[in-house]
Amino acid sequence: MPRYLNVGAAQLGPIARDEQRATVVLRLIDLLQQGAAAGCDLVVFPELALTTFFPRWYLDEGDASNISGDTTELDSYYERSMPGPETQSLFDEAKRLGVGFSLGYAELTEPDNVGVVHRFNTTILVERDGTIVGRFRKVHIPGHEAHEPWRQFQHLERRYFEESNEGFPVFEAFDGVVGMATCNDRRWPETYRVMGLQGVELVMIGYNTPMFYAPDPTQNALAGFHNHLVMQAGAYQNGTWVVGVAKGGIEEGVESLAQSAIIAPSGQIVAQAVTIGDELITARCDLDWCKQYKETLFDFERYRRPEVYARITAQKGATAPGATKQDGVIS
Ligand code: ING
Repeated sequence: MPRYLNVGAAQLGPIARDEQRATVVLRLIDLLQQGAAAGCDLVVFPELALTTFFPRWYLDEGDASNISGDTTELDSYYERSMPGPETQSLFDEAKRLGVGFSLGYAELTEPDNVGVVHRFNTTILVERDGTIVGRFRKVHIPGHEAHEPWRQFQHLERRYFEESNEGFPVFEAFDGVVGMATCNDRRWPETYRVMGLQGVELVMIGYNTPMFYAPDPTQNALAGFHNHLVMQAGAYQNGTWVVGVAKGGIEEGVESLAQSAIIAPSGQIVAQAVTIGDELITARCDLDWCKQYKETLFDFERYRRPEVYARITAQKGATAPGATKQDGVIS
């Protein structure tokens, strides 16, 4: 029996450095309304969807491990509450329309108000009644910690965000089992597998992916290929839907990949954005299609061999054979 969820992927074009939250939220509401008109239950927004991709600038005067100096501009890109004064209208409109959404944003939190702040690259999941039912904080934080002036633009995510230790939870929402990941997380097979092992049926992934990769420009021409490669593999290998949503286009002179896509448990792309700007794509996702993969080829219970995968969690970096040999003893 099919179990349909109508899903929208709300790709965003660029957001300027000085663009006001209120203006961005109007763009999000417009896409949400397009989603409602198209019969969507859920609309997926990108990573850091409320502001420009600020990790491209060095915005304080601290050293590699310490943010210090004037952090006024940096702090202006983070949300201290969700919903907050500028985002409440998005929640209200979602509730009015009966359309849920996921939204990526920079989270600044001060637990217990003892003066220690934490910064996360966060995504929340909001149900059709406007309530927050899930939260995910980005696990794999790419880029670098220190200002690297040789680059045409920075990728200071490792300066501005902490790595989350909360992993990849799934949520019973939208009449299914759903999860989230953020941008660089999508390149790692563990991301999908950890959710696959919790029976995930739909994974929402927002991304900001510059087309120019300074550490190895030979990868530039493959940005679109790698984007779809990893998400299609993750979908197929875990029998899940994957919704990949870009903030694309040329933002403050830096071009980012668009090509948002909705991917079936078969690994096939069923909808893909054709512009590099604000664009809603939709698909009618049969969550029961997942079973065709989860109960056959990828019947984890029957076929997985976790006892021979111990290295996956026991070690971090690769150890080549030569590196483990000491005085002829293999340790
Ligand atoms: N972006 C990255 C991604 O994995 C990255 C990492 C950094 C790509 C620099 C290219 C260049 O697509 C995010 N936002 O994680």
